[in-house]
Amino acid sequence: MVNLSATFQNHTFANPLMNASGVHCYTTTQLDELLASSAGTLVTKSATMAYRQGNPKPRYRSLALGSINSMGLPNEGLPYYLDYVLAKQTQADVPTLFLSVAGISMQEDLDMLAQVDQSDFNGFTELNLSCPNVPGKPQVAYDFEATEKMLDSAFKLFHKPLGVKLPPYFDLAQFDIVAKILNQYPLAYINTINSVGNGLYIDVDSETVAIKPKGGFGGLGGAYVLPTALANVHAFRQRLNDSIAIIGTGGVQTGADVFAHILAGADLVQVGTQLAKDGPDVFARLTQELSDVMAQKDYHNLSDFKNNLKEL
Ligand code: RRO
Repeated sequence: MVNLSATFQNHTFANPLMNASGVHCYTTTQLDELLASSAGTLVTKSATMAYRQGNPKPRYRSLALGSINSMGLPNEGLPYYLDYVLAKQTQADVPTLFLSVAGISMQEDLDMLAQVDQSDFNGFTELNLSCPNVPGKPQVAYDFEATEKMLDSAFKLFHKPLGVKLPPYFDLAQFDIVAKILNQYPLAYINTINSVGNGLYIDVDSETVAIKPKGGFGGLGGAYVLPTALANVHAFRQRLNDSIAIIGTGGVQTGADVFAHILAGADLVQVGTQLAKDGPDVFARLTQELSDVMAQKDYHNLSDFKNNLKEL
């Protein structure tokens, strides 16, 4: 018998799978569809204080090996998502939920965190430090000084479980620096990785880019990014305090990919591009495939292989 239940801080989920923020989580209808699916829990679209239309369309393109997007933070505004999670958390059959915020400025981040802190929300709040797609706004988490300043200020006013969404890093020296910063704070978790920022897909037949904003530059997801995602999960698991949990995000197409994320050290695993392709039914397939992989290997619980990656 395989048991997929996933412990995350002091919470337990039926399985480790959930959506990646930005996919199938803009509206209450989509969020309800996630709750009705086989996903263990959900995260809302990263919110700004007020409604944002986002970048001009087409702004998302599914590709043979993944996806490219430059959505530009379209969302319904924090009150919409906060109302949703507050209403749902009173229902007995609803798991602990994740609420994502991504301000356009540090002050907006702090204002949103203050609002969540003062609310009755009892789930996990995720501060997205890695949106790659707002023209003129570099990703906070690639600026180490700004990241430290942000976390200093955030933890002065926020008293609930807080996680951060990180962009991919590509140099071992960056993992050392970022982990040293993160280890100073009582973070509940990190979520790694956001999309690989500012890729450029080119269609040779038409000699054009794939999306309209930013001249075609956009965040990559899907198969393109799986090894980068696994590297980030593993590098941070090797460097972060045990008290900081890890959500692994990036490149999951199969149950074996979910297994790989957990083997690399992920506690929960998010699905973005494949969810956009298949819809919420993807979670039934992925949980079945993960169970099959575990059964073949005679593993009964996620703890039997979590963070057990072998080196040569
Ligand atoms: O909305 C977006 O363009 C977006 C965001 Br906020 C993010 O964090 N990651 C991404 O790939 N797209």
